Amino acid sequence: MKRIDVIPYGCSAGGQVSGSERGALDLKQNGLIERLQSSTLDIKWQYDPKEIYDTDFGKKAHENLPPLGSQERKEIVLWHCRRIQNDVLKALKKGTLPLTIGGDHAMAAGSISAVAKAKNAYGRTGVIWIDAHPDLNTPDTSISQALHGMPLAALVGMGDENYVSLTGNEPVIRYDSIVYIGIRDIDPGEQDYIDRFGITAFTMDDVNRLGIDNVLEQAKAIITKDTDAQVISIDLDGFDPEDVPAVGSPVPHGLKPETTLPALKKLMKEIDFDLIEIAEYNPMLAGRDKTRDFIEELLKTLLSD
Ligand SMILES: [Mn+2]
Repeated sequence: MKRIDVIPYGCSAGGQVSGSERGALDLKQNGLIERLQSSTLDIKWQYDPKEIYDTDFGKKAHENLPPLGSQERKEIVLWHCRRIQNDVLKALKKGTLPLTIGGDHAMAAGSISAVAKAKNAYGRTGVIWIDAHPDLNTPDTSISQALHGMPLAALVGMGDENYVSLTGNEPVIRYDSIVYIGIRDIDPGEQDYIDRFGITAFTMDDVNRLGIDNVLEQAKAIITKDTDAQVISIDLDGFDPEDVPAVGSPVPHGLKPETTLPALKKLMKEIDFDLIEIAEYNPMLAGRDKTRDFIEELLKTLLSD
């Protein structure tokens, strides 16, 4: 029996559009996770997302967020990242698979560093990053100063000192164990890092040219080479906004569910991931129901035998 701890990340302060702090809360109220429970799948919320929503860093902090780039704004994100880091560690220590649900993608610095810590896999953690954006900015390259554009930079050891130190004293990920899939909105500074460090990046053009099955086959080889842990982090905006509309930074012409989900299902049979992450669900935006239905399909795909 597969056991899964669903961990909420109730923060949108790392992004430019608020609302995703309620993503996990919305899924809890909808009963989506409970519907996935089956004879072969033991899936539970590690705790009620409301617990976080009711703290000073939840609803209250999000009612009047300090400006992007300010220390106060950063403190809110760091609080949530530390929380999710602890929660992921807890799940891994008791032998369950953590499934993190957010919330802005800044969460990844907390969740993925927890995997490295629990598995003693600093510099040996492979990551598949499905996203429209590379999230590889640093405060020097970022136009918006939003931390949700910086988690991968932090995980390789670049960027804001406080954000980087959250991930530990050494890089969590090596450049050669990252695989981007679906990126199509790339800032110049990010493209420069991708080129300079030789990061494997399958843009949407690459996916359309090679086919998603081929791309995932190559991704599998890269994230398992010289690694002791594997993570799949999915920003919902990696998918096409026609199918998955309720995201804060939509970019047209994304991954299509009808081809991507079967390919992901195959990948899940071949790799025993240590963390599954779903980011940027914003139930306050148009297309909530459609997006929620997609998340249910996605989770069925990722978790079923
Ligand atoms: Mn992202």
